[in-house]
Amino acid sequence: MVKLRGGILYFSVLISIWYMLMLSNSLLIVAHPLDPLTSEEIQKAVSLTEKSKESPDISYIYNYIALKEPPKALMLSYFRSDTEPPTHVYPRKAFLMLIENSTYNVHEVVVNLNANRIESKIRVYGVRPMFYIGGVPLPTESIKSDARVQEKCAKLGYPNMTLVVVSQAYDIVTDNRGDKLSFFLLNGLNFKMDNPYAHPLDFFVAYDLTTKSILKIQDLPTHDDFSVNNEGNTAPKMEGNYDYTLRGGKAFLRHDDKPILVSSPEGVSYKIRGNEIQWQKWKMRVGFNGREGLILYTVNYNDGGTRRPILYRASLAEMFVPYGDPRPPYHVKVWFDIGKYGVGYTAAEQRNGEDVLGSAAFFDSILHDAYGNPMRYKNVFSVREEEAGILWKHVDFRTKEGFVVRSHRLVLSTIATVGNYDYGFNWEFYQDGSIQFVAQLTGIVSTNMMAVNATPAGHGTTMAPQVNAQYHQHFFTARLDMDVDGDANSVSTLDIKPVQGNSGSATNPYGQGFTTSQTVLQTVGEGRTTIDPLKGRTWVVTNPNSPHKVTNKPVGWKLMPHSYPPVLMKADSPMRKNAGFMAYDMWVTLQNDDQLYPGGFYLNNSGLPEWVRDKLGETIENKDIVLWHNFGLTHITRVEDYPIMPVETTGFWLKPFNFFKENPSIDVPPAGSQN
Ligand SMILES: *[C@@H]1O[C@H](CO)[C@@H](O)[C@H](O)[C@H]1NC(C)=O
Ligand SMILES: *[C@@H]1O[C@H](CO)[C@@H](O)[C@H](O)[C@H]1NC(C)=O
Ligand SMILES: *[C@@H]1O[C@H](CO)[C@@H](O)[C@H](O)[C@H]1NC(C)=O
Ligand SMILES: [Cu+2]
Repeated sequence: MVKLRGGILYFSVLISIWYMLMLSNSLLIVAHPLDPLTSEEIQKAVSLTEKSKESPDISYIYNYIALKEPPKALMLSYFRSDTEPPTHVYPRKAFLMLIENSTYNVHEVVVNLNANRIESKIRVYGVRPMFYIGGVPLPTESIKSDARVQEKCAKLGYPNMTLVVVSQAYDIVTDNRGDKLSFFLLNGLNFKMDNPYAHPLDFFVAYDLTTKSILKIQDLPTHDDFSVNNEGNTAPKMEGNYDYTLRGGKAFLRHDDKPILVSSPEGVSYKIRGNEIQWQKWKMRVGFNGREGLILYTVNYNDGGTRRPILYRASLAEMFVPYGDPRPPYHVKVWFDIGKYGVGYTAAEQRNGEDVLGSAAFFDSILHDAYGNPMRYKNVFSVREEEAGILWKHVDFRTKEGFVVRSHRLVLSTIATVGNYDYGFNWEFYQDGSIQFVAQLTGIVSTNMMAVNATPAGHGTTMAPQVNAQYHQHFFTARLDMDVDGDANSVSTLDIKPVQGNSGSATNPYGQGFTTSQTVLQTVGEGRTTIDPLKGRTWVVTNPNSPHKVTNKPVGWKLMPHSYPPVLMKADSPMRKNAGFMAYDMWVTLQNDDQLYPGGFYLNNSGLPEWVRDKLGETIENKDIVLWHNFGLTHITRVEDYPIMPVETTGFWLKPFNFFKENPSIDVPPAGSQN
């Protein structure tokens, strides 16, 4: 009896230990190999890295910490079969990039978190890490306390240094003096919460982050020619505020804008399980890191019970924002917002009822500060459903009756505030199989000071007296690891063209004929292609091993670009040195787990141009390929962009192209049918 009771007691203790393990499993141990690092994992990676220091005097700045993703080769069979990989299929690993505080020496570390050990630690030479130095104060006070800076501010009409801000920082990319030089721009304020961009000052400060000293102070051109402000112009004083509380309060706002409500009275139709999102027939996983922000993994579509793969991994991999004012030193206004700042580190908290409406779900992300402490970014991306107008409709000519089907879409979005600009990044999934990527551009245009009576000299627009907003371009690179019905894919360009032969000819007797011309890109070299709006060019990713039952041709998925002017910077511009990846609108490379950033991890041009250099003849037909698509817009600034810019958009579509057997949205309930 006693024995038995003891046995039962022993057994129930075992059960509760097992139960506790299960619980802690779901709380502490990451469920999926593609899940981002947890706080505990970041702490463990940092503590192992700290222990690896050669000397206790060394202090590390943790510039980048993220999941070292499992190799695609290990994950592919689970993607294809739509099954969950076992957690142990690949050890959890962290990738860290750190800078020695006193020397700016750069190290890369890979930590195996399961084995509790550093797998590799290497010193990287001659590279410039990301500008992100979260937690490390910018040299604002050091710049503001400099006597030369103070004298200049006073002459410009801003003598009170409390009312001067260091507003923008960027790296100079052509200066061979090195790795550590950063440029800072200053602005005045009429009062503490004033918009600084309305009061640009006419000089910049070059600062050495290593020696923590000012290297030089340089005047900026303020006239129609290259000359600087030698005749004592003061800075623009007129206020340009967008905050209504600074514009007279509620009375300033229009009063005839009535609320429009967005509601989902029966709940939402998406399901979230950890980092997996399922919405109607779509299913995908999400990830997040400091550099790329939101990442999509294993996007597939349920086609009549079969989950068909489409994309293994999709992310926004780089941004390139060159300015067009030719007057030095404005040539240094070339920003790489992802490679230098990171759209994850700069991502803003989203709020329901403000950034998104309706029944949205929010995800937090765990990033880190410069000391390696985990930092929770709250509501850093959101998932929501939207009503998107008419999806399809027809009226029968006989009865005048018909069906209207309204479109719903799932939107995953993140918003980054990178200095003066705010960028929204939205992945939209539709019921007809379409995916749209939409970049939204808003925020405040970068301004510079003009002398009284000067003009922007053809390179900008006058926003307010003495305030110039220079023309510039915004480019984005999407990295799309396509897996259309499997990993072996081919890519072709699809152009539209008139049938050869003039009217009256045998081939085109009435001259109205047109056709398409599809060219399979056979090699890495041929994969480098450009947009061609006058030919309506799209790129089609096909799976030669998956013939379509109706068309008898390989099933496909097409990328429809936005049209835009190419990079206007000359091919031989030294400012283009780090932007070799912008030479084409589309690159096609063979999938490689280590090739994630088109300009290279350090933007040292070791990205696409270097990866393909010796491989131009390599075949990309029927292979596991990655598309790198550059798109964007040219911002010819207008007064209506001031004091704050209404959203401009750019992006691209991905659409099934003879992939399904019919309109995949044929089963979406028509309006009224649910009553
Ligand atoms: C780097 O060193 C400075 C002092 O020189 C210190 O204030 C700062 O906190 C250090 N940063 C990190 C990330 O260790
Ligand atoms: C400088 O500006 C701050 C903030 O508006 C104010 O508190 C301070 O009194 C000003 N100092 C002088 C010397 O005017
Ligand atoms: C860029 O940096 C990488 C280190 O990630 C290095 O291997 C490569 O040689 C560098 N390329 C150039 C062109 O400096
Ligand atoms: Cu712009």
